[in-house]
Amino acid sequence: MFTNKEAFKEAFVDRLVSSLGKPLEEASDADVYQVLGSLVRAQIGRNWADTNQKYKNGQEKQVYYFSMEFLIGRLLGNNLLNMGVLEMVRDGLADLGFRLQDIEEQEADAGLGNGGLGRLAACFLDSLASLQYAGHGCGIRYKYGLFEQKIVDGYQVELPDTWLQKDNVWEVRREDKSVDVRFWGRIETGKTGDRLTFEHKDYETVRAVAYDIPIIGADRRHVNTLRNWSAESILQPDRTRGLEAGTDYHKFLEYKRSVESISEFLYPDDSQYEGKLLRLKQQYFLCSAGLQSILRTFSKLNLPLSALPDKVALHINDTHPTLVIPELMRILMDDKGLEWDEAWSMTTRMVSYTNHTILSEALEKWPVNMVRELLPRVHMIIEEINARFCAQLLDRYPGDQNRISQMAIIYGDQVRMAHLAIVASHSVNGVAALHTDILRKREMKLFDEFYPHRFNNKTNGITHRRWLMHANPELASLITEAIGPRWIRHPQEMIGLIKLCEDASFQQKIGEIKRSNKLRLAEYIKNKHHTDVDPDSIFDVQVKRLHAYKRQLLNILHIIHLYNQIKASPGLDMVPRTFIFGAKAAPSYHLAKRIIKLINTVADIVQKDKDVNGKIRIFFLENYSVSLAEKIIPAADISEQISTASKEASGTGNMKFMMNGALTVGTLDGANVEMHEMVGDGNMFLFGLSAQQVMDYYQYGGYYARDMYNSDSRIKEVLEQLITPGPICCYHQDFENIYRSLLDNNDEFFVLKDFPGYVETHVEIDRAYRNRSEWLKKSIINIAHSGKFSSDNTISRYASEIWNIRPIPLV
Ligand code: 4GP
Repeated sequence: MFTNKEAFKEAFVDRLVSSLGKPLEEASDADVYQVLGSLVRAQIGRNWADTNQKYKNGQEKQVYYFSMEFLIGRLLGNNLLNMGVLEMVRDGLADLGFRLQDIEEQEADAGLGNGGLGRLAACFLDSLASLQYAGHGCGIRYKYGLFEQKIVDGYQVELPDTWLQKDNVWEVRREDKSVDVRFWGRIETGKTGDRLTFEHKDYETVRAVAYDIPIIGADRRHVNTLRNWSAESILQPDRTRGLEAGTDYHKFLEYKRSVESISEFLYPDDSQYEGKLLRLKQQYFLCSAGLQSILRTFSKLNLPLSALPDKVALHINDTHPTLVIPELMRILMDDKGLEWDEAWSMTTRMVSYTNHTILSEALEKWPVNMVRELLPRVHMIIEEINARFCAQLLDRYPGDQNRISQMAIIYGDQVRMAHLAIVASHSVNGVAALHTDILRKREMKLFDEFYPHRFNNKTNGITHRRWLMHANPELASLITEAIGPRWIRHPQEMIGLIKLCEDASFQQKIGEIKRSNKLRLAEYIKNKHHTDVDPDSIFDVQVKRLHAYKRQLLNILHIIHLYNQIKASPGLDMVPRTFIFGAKAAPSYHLAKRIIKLINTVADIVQKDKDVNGKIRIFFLENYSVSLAEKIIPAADISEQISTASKEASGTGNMKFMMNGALTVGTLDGANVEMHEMVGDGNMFLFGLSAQQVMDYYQYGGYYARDMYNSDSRIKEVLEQLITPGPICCYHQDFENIYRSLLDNNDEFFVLKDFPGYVETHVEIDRAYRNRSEWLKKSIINIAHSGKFSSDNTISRYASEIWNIRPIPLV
């Protein structure tokens, strides 16, 4: 490890010259990034090997976190931080004429995830390593991640995200760890003695090649692994379906192409059969490759197979990796020779499951036929699990056919993956108290009755290392200056800041840091949008995936209303607002894409209208990503967490903003509820229907969006602007589908119902912002309470209450 700055500089220059064959003076930022990355990796290699060796000694249980998404973002800055050399490297590079922040910009954002679920997985990996747990990620190495978003003429355009175009310095290709995954074919049933045997014939083989990324813990000595699998063709395809020896070259290319598509895109468009099939292939590919590799590692411990549940915990991040269950059963029975009961008992002791959403479209179901054809043996096992489960149900609820069909794993021609996950897991958790409550009392009520101790809550968390120490180093230093460094290891101790919430000089420092973060963001926006941003305006931010339930629409409708007010009285007294949006919409989600277009249209109008006179500015920052979030969040005054109550399982952006001192305007949804319990009414801006009210409306009816439209002239005015020729609605663009979703489809997400409350709350925000000292006090109170949401806390609870693992001290 570099012990001091001079040693670092020497090692760095030496490596640069020897690897690039050019002098330092000719090195570009991109060169510096590559060399620095490889140097860090080399430095950490020994610790990585030592950690693995320690695991091989076999005494400790390890958890494997299976996830289709790991939204890890950039690694350089965080790795330097966790290694404890960030400042030294920053200074050393400065001596050599480079700015670390420019170097960090060279790194492609690893967009191997979509939103909250994938980012949570990344935060968890950081906490697992930092708390010295043996916990690894198991994912897919998508060649193109999600997609790169461009805004062209106000519209979202999707481009492939070519994040791997340049070498990825963090990953190591581990060909020696490759395993084969089999698809298609048929099962030949036979008998050896008393035992049934199942032989898979005529299958197609896909090679899974491991790419390992070191996950460096905060103590720098503990280095876990994120193993991402890449799908490759095998070179001797004679055992492969349709590719007997000698088949022609075109067939081989077809096979190769279809194999490689498995690890090409995260979320292939699944509106068609082909896309669905590909997604199912991806899921099985991940589960089978991951499990084979875990079992291979276990076999090196030379322990009896019965010890497996004492050494391995398997966690499935949402239902996407549920095939871990039948695949593990298959391996234990067909490859290892266990009987069903033994295999089942081991499987259920090892597997645990997190549910991340109650949105019905996200509760996965697969057509039985598709599963049968693609994964014939897995299909047989799922059928058997279902049959045994239904028999149990029948035993317990004789004659209650209705209940049994509601709970069955296979129903009609569909396999319900959530049911399979619940039945085979020893723990099922929701991600915030309210969400878990809804799961237990409504969505999964029958299961909670049947398995009374299975459901539990683990409120989400975020790593304070990335989201505070790395994203907002000035704030982190100020906290240390104020309460000492213990909070870094024990983030809940940030509560010590409470005593300073009324301290004028501390408030001033907090205010100065916010301003400097706002200036930095303003500079970024200016570079992108060629417009000045007023750092004294309120930075009001909504960044997250675009989805109707997250209600970006409510936000922009309110802005249109504000605009109408300014037009009616240009002298309107208001603190200038800069509204900032960032959001990707799923490529086939038309309504969401239309909302993006609406935001950009209004942004344009407001920008050009002299009457507005800087009172409102709107920026839609394209290609929202982890690294962009790191720039935006520390600069926010207001955090918009305005989902329809009951719909946002937890939210994690809300926690990041809170930790960086933004005040939340929000509904009592997801983890907002827990934030509110901590900081109280005065330190958050709440509005809108409660979850109970929303659910009652869904269940009993009684909400008529048209009534809102008819009775509130502000709503009527704004909605009519969407479809009546005028500045917003011109001849080639209208927003009729938005209008219809609100009126004809009766406003599924209660945008109009919550509109009046939202408008009032924004008036209150305007008033509150004018009292600077009070505002800063609220901001400090939020920061002080945010330590509770460190993913270190969350992970400690998963570790002790679900996985039964302990930290491993490395001596
Ligand atoms: C998200 C939820 O929407 C969000 O509320 C939660 O904070 C996050 O998971 C982590 O638990 N769900 C997804 C998804 O990202 O793809 O279902």
